[in-house]
Amino acid sequence: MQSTVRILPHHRDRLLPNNRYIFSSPGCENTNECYLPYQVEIYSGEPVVWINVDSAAHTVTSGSPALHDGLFDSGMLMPDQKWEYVFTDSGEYDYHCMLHPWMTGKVIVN
Ligand SMILES: [Cu+2]
Repeated sequence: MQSTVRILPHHRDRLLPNNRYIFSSPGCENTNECYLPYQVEIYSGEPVVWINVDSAAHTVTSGSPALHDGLFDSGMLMPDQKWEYVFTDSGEYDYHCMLHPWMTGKVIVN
């Protein structure tokens, strides 16, 4: 089965009366909604698809911001772009966005 994770807006935008936006970033990490769902659980051999529904670019990069383990990396995902990765080994995989290090998610492979 395929799992889908949506990459949501990485900040909370607020429209000011003069039609300008104020960006109160970060924000999504407070509710674990940068990648939704924050955590997916799959069986080995199954793909996970990330869809960037934000208006900004993001990445899906394995490891934590402090520790890049180099296992997988989507590269730059532009708005509306998708990226698929098939997990073949069981384990727990943390990932994050290289551009916005407070964006984190997790894949558990059984
Ligand atoms: Cu990002």
